[in-house]
Amino acid sequence: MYSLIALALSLFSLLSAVSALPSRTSPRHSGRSSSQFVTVSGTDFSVDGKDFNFVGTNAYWLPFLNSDDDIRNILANMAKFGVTVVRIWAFNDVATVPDAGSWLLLIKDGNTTINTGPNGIQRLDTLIALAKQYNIYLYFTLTNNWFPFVNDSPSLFPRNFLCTDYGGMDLYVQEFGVTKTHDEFYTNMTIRGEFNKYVQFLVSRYANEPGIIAWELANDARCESSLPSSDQCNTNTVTKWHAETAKFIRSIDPNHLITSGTHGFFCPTCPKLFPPSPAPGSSRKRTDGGLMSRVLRMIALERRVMSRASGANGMKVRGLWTAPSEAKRQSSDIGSAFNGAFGVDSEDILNAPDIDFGTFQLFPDQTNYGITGTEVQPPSSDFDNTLNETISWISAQTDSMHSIGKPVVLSAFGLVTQDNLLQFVPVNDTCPVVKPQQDQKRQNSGANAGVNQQQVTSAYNAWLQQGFQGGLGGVVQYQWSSQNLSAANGTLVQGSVANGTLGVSPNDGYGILGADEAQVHQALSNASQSNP
Ligand SMILES: *[C@@H]1O[C@H](CO)[C@@H](O)[C@H](O)[C@H]1NC(C)=O
Ligand SMILES: *[C@@H]1O[C@H](CO)[C@@H](O)[C@H](O)[C@H]1NC(C)=O
Ligand SMILES: *[C@@H]1O[C@H](CO)[C@@H](O)[C@H](O)[C@H]1NC(C)=O
Ligand SMILES: *[C@@H]1O[C@H](CO)[C@@H](O)[C@H](O)[C@H]1NC(C)=O
Ligand SMILES: *[C@@H]1O[C@H](CO)[C@@H](O)[C@H](O)[C@H]1NC(C)=O
Ligand SMILES: *[C@@H]1O[C@H](CO)[C@@H](O)[C@H](O)[C@H]1NC(C)=O
Ligand SMILES: *[C@@H]1O[C@H](CO)[C@@H](O)[C@H](O)[C@H]1NC(C)=O
Ligand SMILES: CC(=O)N[C@H]1CO[C@H](CO)[C@@H](O)[C@@H]1O
Repeated sequence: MYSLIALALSLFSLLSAVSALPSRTSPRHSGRSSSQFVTVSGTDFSVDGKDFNFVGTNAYWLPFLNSDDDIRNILANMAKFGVTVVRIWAFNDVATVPDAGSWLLLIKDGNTTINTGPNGIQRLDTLIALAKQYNIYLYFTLTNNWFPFVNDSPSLFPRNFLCTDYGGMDLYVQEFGVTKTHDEFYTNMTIRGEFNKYVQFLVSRYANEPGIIAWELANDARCESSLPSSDQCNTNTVTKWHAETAKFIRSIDPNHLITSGTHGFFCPTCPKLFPPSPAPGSSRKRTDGGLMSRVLRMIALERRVMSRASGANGMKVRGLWTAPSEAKRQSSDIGSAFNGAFGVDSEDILNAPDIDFGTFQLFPDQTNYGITGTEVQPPSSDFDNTLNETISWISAQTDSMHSIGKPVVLSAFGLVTQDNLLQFVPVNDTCPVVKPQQDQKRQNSGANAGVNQQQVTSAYNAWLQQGFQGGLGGVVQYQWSSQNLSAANGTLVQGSVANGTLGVSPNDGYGILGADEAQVHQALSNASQSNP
């Protein structure tokens, strides 16, 4: 309990200091600017002189489809339901040139080569041109923490089907690393040089393109991935990489916003590279925005829930990516989302000068958001507790946003439904975790797994509502689905029915085809109408 009090106290002092910061001014932070680029103003986005809060969706695969008509139809459908931002992968790294499909960067023989051809960077040109026709902004992610295929893991799916099958950090480390630890990506200057070459190419190509809302440095960066981390990796390692890479991008592109892309993990007790320092002589009122009392309430609530939930019945869906090692924990009494266990301190990253807004993610099937070290049951068996815990996670993020004074976006959220159970692939894996035989056994025993349709709808509505009420700049669902797509063997939309259904977009457990589709579309549409 001592450490929880220490946590609460350090949250309090952090917030007191932050609330005294002077407000920033710079071209990207100039009040309600009339820039055609999206800018920030306090904790809001603005464009063309108007506030811009967005409902978005994820479709990492969108530029890499086989037909431009398919891309056009999907964008039209997104626009119909109020989606104004789509988050995509602006990277697609390979170790050998594939026979079919698209790719953007070859990482091979101690060198990297950008594919400038029609199945390369031109896919992004096409997507940008099409998105404009539907007034949809593109949110470009530059690399991925996750690449389980680095361990030669076979997959049932074609390349580019899973979001973790686009190369990323571990592919660079595999090619250039000395110790082959994941964090060499953040610290080895040769690797950073190779990554920055790609970044330089991409960012300068689109520096004057207003259809891009932001550069996101990496999806879900952390110390560990499919490759292990070294003992040296900690929150400072990850923060430093974000701060320096953001500064590098800023030097090439003064127009676009830059964000981190992390899961949003907190570590109030971790040492800071960017400590919030009070302005001398400032007389701004000290306030903790209610976070300290909220933390204490969350702790009390969770203790109650834990004592009740111990006998809960149900199968664990969660492919939880557990905290890497004791060494990185600041305190064993605090949950891994709050104690620096993953090497991420999202508040320190958000305070870096060239990071314009923050991000967080929400995947209760894969991550425990409890503030104490104990784990509540996954959504399937204890939906109400999970919902409460996730609402608290969103509140903690909006509190942090208001105290730091930059916008924050929920950049990806999703729940695994019963219908999607057999499709669910966690980020550290290459194949579904629940096998059909196991599922049959589960059904026979009457145990729950995955949420039902009504639960998905109520959770998504609750998250959208909580997010916008708390003042988030944007809320982005994961992930969009589509069918009747042009298929081709060897591409992410298969030409044979062997694996997956003909002409259907990727489903990693979070796809929304079938009964969920209309509900999720309606939830996004409702949110876009009440938060224009
Ligand atoms: C590395 O790749 C670049 C770009 O493809 C090429 O110009 C260069 O000659 C290559 N360097 C080596 C040593 O192969
Ligand atoms: C970084 O990687 C390069 C290329 O593999 C290697 O030569 C160099 O020794 C590494 N630097 C450090 C500090 O490990
Ligand atoms: C993914 O993480 C979970 C939890 O740490 C672990 O049980 C599982 O074996 C991991 N999967 C792979 C393929 O490493
Ligand atoms: C969830 O939160 C609500 C409101 O704070 C509370 O009334 C309810 O008891 C909580 N549910 C559980 C299962 O803890
Ligand atoms: C599938 O796509 C084709 C060609 O775009 C179109 O003619 C057809 O109506 C579509 N079918 C369905 C069920 O959407
Ligand atoms: C894909 O491959 C399968 C099996 O080899 C074949 O039956 C099918 O016709 C191919 N489809 C296309 C679109 O090439
Ligand atoms: C959307 O809003 C309508 C009207 O307010 C409401 O009846 C409906 O339940 C909402 N649907 C969803 C999925 O949120
Ligand atoms: C789900 C599914 O049909 N998986 C198949 C994918 O393809 C491989 C190789 O052909 C099969 O072994 C899987 O059963």
